[in-house]
Amino acid sequence: MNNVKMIRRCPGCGLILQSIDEQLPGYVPPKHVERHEVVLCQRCFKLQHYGEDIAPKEQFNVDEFVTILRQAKKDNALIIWVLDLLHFETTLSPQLIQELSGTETYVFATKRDLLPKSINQEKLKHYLAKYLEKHAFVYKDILIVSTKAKESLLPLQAIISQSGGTRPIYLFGATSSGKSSLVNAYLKQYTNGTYRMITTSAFPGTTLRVIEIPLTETQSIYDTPGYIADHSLLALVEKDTIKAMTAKVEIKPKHYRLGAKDSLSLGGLVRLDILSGPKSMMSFYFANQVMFHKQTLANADKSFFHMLEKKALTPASKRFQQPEDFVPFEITLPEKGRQDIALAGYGWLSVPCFGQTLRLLVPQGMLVLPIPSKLSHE
Ligand SMILES: Nc1nc2c(ncn2[C@@H]2O[C@H](COP(=O)(O)OP(=O)(O)OP(=O)(O)O)[C@@H](O)[C@H]2O)c(=O)[nH]1
Ligand SMILES: [Mg+2]
Repeated sequence: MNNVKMIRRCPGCGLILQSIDEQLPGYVPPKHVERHEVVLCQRCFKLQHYGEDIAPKEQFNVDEFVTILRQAKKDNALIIWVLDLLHFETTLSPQLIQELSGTETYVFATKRDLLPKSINQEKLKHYLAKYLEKHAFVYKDILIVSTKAKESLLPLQAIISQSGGTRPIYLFGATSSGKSSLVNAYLKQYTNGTYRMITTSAFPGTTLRVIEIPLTETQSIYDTPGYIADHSLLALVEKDTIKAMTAKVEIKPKHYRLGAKDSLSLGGLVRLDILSGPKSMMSFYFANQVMFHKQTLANADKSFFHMLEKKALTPASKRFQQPEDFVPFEITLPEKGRQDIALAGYGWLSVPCFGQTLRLLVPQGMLVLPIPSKLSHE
């Protein structure tokens, strides 16, 4: 039995621990491995204690994700699909929705605390239900939660206690949707087989392997690595920019009256040009630190790129500085109603429709997605 080795994994991210190469994932200094039974890898230690991210990240793509999802299906797992309320429209893929068919899936829509409080909860749930139904996403129930509010965890507790005591529970969803935070919040409040916390962070790719957390002798909950939608701004910009564009507190929407020949910079990452149409009040749902700058359309190019050069717009990315780094997306709105437009990984705008033609100048590779109007408008 001498050649049987115990493999030790980091309880933060799930990687196999190693003390050989500091540059490779799972590194932990040898003295810590010897001294403690449970050790975090160096990356999780720094992330949990200093909010720093140091090690090279592995990109976790949709195909690897599907493999885990199929295993969960085989094990007749109960599935919790975690959606970030701020960005879910641009992370859902038809392939994943199809893979889910035949499973018992609960949808947990997270980060409610980041959306304006004034939004009616029932309308929000109705919007989600309609959106998911339109995309053939079959689910058992939708629960709107926030890991910042204790009562939000009651539905998770109810699902676990009704699950029969043996059925595995898997959390799935896009990166940064809040899966690990949900498990951690649950573990903080209810007793569990371990007292370890899983690493969470605002950066993509925090959880790197499936992590099993025993709830009882017979039942475990599984936290899984989120997939990265490659057309999301999260996959295109550097970490400092992610920090600068992530909402940390309730979003206070900004409102601008804009019409033909107006232009508005949405931080240093996107510019909205109104090519035609009457003036109307447009609303912008982005992290509060995003700086807006209004200019004339005639002066838009000069103003936007000059401000980028002067580092006068936040957030901005070193990768997107020159005109050729951006691409235009043009849309002509209907004559009436309301249209929302999601900018993947960044935020969304909501505009009343009068047949205007809009142009969005966005970082090369970023998805612009027209979506139904998300919120009841004050
Ligand atoms: N305000 C707020 N922030 C949240 C909530 N849930 C998660 N977050 C934050 O969102 C970021 C991502 O959360 P994680 O729990 O690491 O997300 P994940 O889905 O596990 O991400 P991966 O492991 O990369 O797949 C972290 O900065 C969390 O603090 C929530 O309900 N409200
Ligand atoms: Mg995670």
